[in-house]
Amino acid sequence: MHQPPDTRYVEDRSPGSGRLTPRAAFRSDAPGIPLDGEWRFRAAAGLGDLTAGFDDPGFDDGAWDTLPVPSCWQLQGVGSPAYTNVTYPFPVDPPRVPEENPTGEYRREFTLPDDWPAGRGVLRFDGVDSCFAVWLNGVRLGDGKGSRVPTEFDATEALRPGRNVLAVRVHQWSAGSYLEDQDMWWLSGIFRPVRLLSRPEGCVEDFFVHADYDHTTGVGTLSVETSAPARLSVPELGLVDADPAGPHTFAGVEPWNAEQPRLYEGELTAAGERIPLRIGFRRIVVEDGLLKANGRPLLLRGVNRHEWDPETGRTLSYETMLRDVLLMKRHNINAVRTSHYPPSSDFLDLCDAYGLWVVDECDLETHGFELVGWRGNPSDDARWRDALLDRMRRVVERDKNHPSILMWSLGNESGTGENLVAMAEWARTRDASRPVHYEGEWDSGYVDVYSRMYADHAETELIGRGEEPPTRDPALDAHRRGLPFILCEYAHAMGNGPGGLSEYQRLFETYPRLQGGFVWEWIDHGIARRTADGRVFHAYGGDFGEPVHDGNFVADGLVFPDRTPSPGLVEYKKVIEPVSIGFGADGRSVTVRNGHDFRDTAYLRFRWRAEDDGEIVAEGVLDVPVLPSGDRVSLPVPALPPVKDAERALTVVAELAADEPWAEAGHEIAWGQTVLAPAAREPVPERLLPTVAGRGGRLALGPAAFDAHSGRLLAVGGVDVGGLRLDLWRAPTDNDRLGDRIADRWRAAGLHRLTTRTLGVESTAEGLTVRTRTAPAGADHAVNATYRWRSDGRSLWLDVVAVPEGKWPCPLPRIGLGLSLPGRLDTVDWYGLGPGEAYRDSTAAARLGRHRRTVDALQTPYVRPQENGNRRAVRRALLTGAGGGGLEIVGLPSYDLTVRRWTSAELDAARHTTDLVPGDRLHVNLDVAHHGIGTASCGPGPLPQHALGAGPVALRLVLRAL
Ligand code: IPT
Repeated sequence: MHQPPDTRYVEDRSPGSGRLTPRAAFRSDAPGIPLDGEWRFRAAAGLGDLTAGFDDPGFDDGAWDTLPVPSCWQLQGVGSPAYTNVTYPFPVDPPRVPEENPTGEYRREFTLPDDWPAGRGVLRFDGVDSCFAVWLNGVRLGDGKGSRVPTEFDATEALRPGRNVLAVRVHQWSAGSYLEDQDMWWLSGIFRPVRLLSRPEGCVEDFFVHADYDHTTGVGTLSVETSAPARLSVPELGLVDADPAGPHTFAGVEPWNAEQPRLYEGELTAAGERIPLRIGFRRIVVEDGLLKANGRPLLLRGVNRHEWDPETGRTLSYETMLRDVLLMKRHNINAVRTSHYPPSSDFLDLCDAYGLWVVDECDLETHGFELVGWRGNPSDDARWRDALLDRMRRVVERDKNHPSILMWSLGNESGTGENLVAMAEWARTRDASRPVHYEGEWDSGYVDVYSRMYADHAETELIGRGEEPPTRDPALDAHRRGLPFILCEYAHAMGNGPGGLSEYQRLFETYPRLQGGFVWEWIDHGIARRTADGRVFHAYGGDFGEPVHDGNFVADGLVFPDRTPSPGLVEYKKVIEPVSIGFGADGRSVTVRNGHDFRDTAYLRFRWRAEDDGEIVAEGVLDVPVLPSGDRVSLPVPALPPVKDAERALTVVAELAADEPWAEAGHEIAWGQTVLAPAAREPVPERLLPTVAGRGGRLALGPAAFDAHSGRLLAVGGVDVGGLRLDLWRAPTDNDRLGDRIADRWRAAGLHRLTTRTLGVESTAEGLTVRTRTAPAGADHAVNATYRWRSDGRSLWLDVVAVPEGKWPCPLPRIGLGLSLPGRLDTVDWYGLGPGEAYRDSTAAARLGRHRRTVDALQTPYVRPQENGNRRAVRRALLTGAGGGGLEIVGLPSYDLTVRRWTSAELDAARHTTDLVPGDRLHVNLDVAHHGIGTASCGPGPLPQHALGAGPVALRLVLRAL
């Protein structure tokens, strides 16, 4: 008879039992057996439903299903994903967890080859969520917690020649779950690789590479601490078979930094094993209140990165990690905070190789305790000390040899407490070469940088000036005032946005203490799902029937779940460009500033082009002298041909002169644009036609037909026009809906249910004047509009003046015209800002030019549908379709444009992209202005200058049928 298994470890605060001492992750040529692939698997409902004898090597699992390792079982059809941000999805009763504790029983066999060396065998688990116990050939090796830090067991005694049977029991919930309350999907299983490693007699179990760089002398100093005797070679530096401890000094080494990630290949040799090393020389210090690398202050252009794949969750392929790194490099990003746990070691290898500064964060978040007044928070409870320290040790030990790691972070949103102090002290003692980061303690007593999240622009500026109010603890105030400042999270990239990035960047570039930040966050954690008819959409919180969830707050990244860059990423790339290109006010000079921390501009090529109304009239290469980092130069603008009645734009771009490992020659890094000659065009003609009565209650004015009763435009030439009217509504963005919830005020003001009444229609010898009043039911605020129509027979001029009446209770979502057009007009060519979406506070990346998109391609597929796709400052747009004909809309001077196959109301009602069903009309908005976007879903709303107050506006357009 089998005893019921002992599962007390599940609710035990201890980090585990039977585990090996944490050590560095490294590859070596010692044999190993990858244990990934299909395992036998049984899903047990809880601890009362475990399989007796499961660990017995003779157990017959032939009837069991299989499950891939690594994987998250909820994404393999076992149980369901669940999303909460802060709230624990179980009662806060530490260390107890629900009886309903989904448990995966995993089994597999492997064969130990005959030539398996003598020495120890180590079984290594890179990531198991959240708690597990391991048996090899019926011998219990131990158990562990700490989902995203590695766990190793000594398998030596239990290993047998030939056939071996491994059994692993994984529990979704454990005491460890209280430490893993990150804002993400709750997913379980063996989600990172498993390996059996041979540790030959006398091998090096652990080593610590110290590769220091003295920027004042250019000397690199190398010393490698090893746990056993070994030899060190770095052939490139002339070091062969040397004592690793050294210290070895090298004059004139090239240092490592994220812009020029110079790595020296080396090798550690020990008994039975060769370990390849990649050494980066650098020195990180906090000095004079600044965070410096190799003597230079850093400006972090960062992102927070969770590990995410829309099909496989937190199990990522190497290709996916590489894709992230390449996308980041191509978008001028230079730093990653590994929110909120250490990533796969492969990702860190890529950061070393391609060059990204990393804030490596411990797998710790106890945010849900905030909702119970932080009572019982593990961060300040001695009974949890071992568990917290253990996690910190396992990050630092695993990752200490990565040159890309800039700082250690204790975790995220875990309140304050003595255990955090102990973690910081331990990290500093173990690795004096890296500062310690933690945001949750605003007094900053035990950290080396002052870090905050979502501080608004005004507060950030105050901190930049060193004028922030004193800390709660006056004794710590002096310490904090001496620290550099970073925003470890800012600019919440949820849905449309973030707005306000440029203004943050201006602050970072103005105040040396502000050393940049990390946008929240890199990727939308949407889960790919299909509708019954096979269309893909991305699921979010609540889509799996979770009783407690936080909706689409999990979709707040700069790239969509499939890693397509969102407009937010394109904007961020422009805002953080490491070279700024500006123009003198007189348009005669161009200024180039090198904003890199280290690199000079020799790797860039500068090109210029002049365009008249978007047509290239001259172009060439701009001869910019090589600028060291921080330098600037002013050059005369190239000689240009005279302008003939056109708007002239001069654009200068900086691009890669040669291939880089992360992008090809020609890849654009930075650009600047100025308008040299603004055009005055299309004056209202002198000869104007009168309005005449047509058939069927219509009025005719040149090419246009109007309804005589309402004054509504019905057609321009052969193009029928529907519902042209003043409109204020937009489908609220996530930033409109959340935070200060301005969308609630818009709805309360009735802006989504406006009605328009015609006050007067007046035909004259010079056209038609229509007056309307637009207002919601039940309110006495309104917007009065006067439409003045004129025509010379071919074109139709429209002057709209809109004047709010009454007491307006809120800023407006937008103000402009809405109308509908035939759906066959499926392509838009425009001259204006583009090619991407832009709003008034997210417009840096849009440039003046000629652009073309199909109507479908104008839409931005935010995971939860919302206002999107606006093109700004459109001077003229042409809507055409396959059947010929079309409509030209000229702005005098310009307008904002959206064109969709659904109405704003339909966009507002949709919950997933696949809810949007194209109708047979196009819905077009021609706007004077939009309210800014901001990042109120977490952080500040639009800055005051980007708010759209209710006030009089004017819009002048010319319409022409083709
Ligand atoms: C902050 C969290 O650190 C991060 O994980 C994420 O949840 C983000 O918010 C919002 O998406 S915490 C918040 C209280 C500022």
